[in-house]
Order: sequence, then structure tokens, then C-alpha cells
Amino acid sequence: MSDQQLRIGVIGTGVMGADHVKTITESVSGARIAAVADIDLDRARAVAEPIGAVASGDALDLIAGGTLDGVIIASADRTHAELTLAAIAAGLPVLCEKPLAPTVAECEAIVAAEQAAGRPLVQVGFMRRFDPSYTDLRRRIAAGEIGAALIAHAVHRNVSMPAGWDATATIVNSLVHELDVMPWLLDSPVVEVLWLAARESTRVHYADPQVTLLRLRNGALVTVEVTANAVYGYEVRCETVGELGTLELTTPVTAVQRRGGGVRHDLAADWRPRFAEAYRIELQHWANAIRDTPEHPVAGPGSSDGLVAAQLTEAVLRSRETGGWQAVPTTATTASPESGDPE
Ligand code: ISE
Repeated sequence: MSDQQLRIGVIGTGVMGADHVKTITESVSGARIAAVADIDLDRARAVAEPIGAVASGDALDLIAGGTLDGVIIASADRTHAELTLAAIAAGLPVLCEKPLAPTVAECEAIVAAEQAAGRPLVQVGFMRRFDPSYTDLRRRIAAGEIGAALIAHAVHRNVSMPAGWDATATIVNSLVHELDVMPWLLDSPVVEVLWLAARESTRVHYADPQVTLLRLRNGALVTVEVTANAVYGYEVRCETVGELGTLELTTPVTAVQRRGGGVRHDLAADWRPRFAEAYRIELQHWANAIRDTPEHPVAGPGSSDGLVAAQLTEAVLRSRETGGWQAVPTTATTASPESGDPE
């Protein structure tokens, strides 16, 4: 396979599926998009035809076709479990967008199927673990630059969310990134969570912004604000406070303008420009793993990380219901995250 390009299939041609097609086609070496599936066949064709890929209206056919070296699942969250299980059954390496599946039970079924298959096949699209600013922050915390890290403040703001979005969607779909990345960053699992919110927003009629506190096994505390409708721009921030100082994530910027008595740099409208490099590195490392280590075609967060994220998500949802701290199941507090650090 070494002098041949890997044939990758993409399921789902929404925002992320289309973005992965673009990134693999333009910026990943050794791999090409060979097939694209979407329940809307016209949409699949519109993405597939310009790059000479095969279009399909049936994701299970694409998986079972026997002509691919790997498949990316970027369809609706509720389809992730069925499609990931089908890929495992076909022995096909799979990169599944987050969340791995919306429920703990589905994630457990995926972990069990992968174990029965006898080799890891599932990577989860927690791309922040490949983002150069996050990997630098993690390395420097681990090196002890600020002494022991005691508190981290994370901020995650989207510009707006579509009609039908609600506070649960913010937890399952947006907060889940923080539930994965913060314990990885501070190298300690989450043991307890607490969900809080201000009064309901009159603009969107659900809790927005919302705050979640995470207590880690090493005693560190994390505050996370997630805003679904921040209006002004897409922004992700994180500052870690240690015993000797602080370390803060920087947002990659192109140019800073000083003019008219002010300083300004532009923010992206959504996460794709902010995390473009993270997606590129994630996909390149995944492709390299498929090619170079077929016995372990996973280069970062795997199914067990997807399961831990789902366990934390369910604990946060319970905290929202009960209004108090919620303990996280012990399987999540003893798992050690797969690195995902490309270096
Ligand atoms: C979205 O699905 C993503 O994955 C983005 O990375 C995140 O910023 C956003 O909050 C999610 O809804």
C-alpha cells in the first residue's frame, strides 16, 4: 500500500463532512477521498463529483463495499453508533466525529465490539488534542513551568446555533470538547461535575451561557463557560493558574490592527478556521497510522475516550436535573486518556 494513496470514504456531507473532504483533498498527503455518502444523494454527488469520488445515498453500502482503507463518519450524531459498529464489523478503520455516540450505552457497545475485533479501529474526532496551541499548553503544564496547576478557566463561544438547539445540545455537542480536552490537558480524570446557569436568556429561551465545574482526581478545579450564541465571533480560551504563574492558550491570529485609538484582530465565524490546523494534523496522523501501523490504525483519542466523554456528558445532564455535584462513574475516573499528542 505504501506507493498508493489510501482510499478514504466520508459519510455525511454537512459542515464537518464537507470540511474533511476539503482538508484531505487539499492538505493531507498519501490519502484521497474515494467515496462520499449522504442520505441526500444529490448532496453526496455535489461533493464527490468535482474530486472524482463515487457518490452514494447509502452509508452502510459504502462501508460494506470492500474498496476503502478508512472511513470518516460525519453524519448526524444519532447515526454514529450504527455506522461505527458497521465499520468495525467490516474491519475498516474509522474516524468518527464527536460525540462518538449520544449515550453511554451506545459507546459501551462500540468499545465491546472493538475489543472483540481484536485491534483498535476507532478514532474519535476530538481535534483539539492536535491543535498546536493546546499541545504546547499541555507540554508546558507537564514541564512544570507554572508549578502545579490548580485551576483552569475555559471559555468556548459559538456565534449562533440553529433553530431547535437547546441547553442539552450545548452539553452533548459543544461542552463535550471541554469534557475531553481539560482532563487531557491537566493529565487527570474528572471525578465530579456541577452544572450552573444564569437566568434563562430572553433571546434564545434556554440556558445560554452555561457554566460547568469539573473537579479532577489530582485536586485541580476547572471552570468551563460554553456560550452557544455569543453573536460577536467564535472564540475558545483557556487559562491555567498554577502555584507559580499562569499559562494561557493563544488564538492563532493573522494580523493585528492598531488604528483610531484601538487594537483589533478578527475572530472566525465558526470553529473551522480556528481549528483548521488541528483538523489537518488529526487527519494526517490518522492516515499515517492506517498506512504505517495497520495493526493499530488509530492516532489519538479512541473509543474509550469517546466512552469517558459520554459518561461525563451524562453526569453533567444529571447535575443539571438535580442541581448538585454529580460523581462520575469510576470507569471514567480510572481510564488514562490516549495521548493524541502528535509529537
Ligand atoms: C461543534 O459541533 C463543534 O464540533 C465545534 O468544534 C464546537 O466549537 C461547537 O461548539 C460544536 O457545536
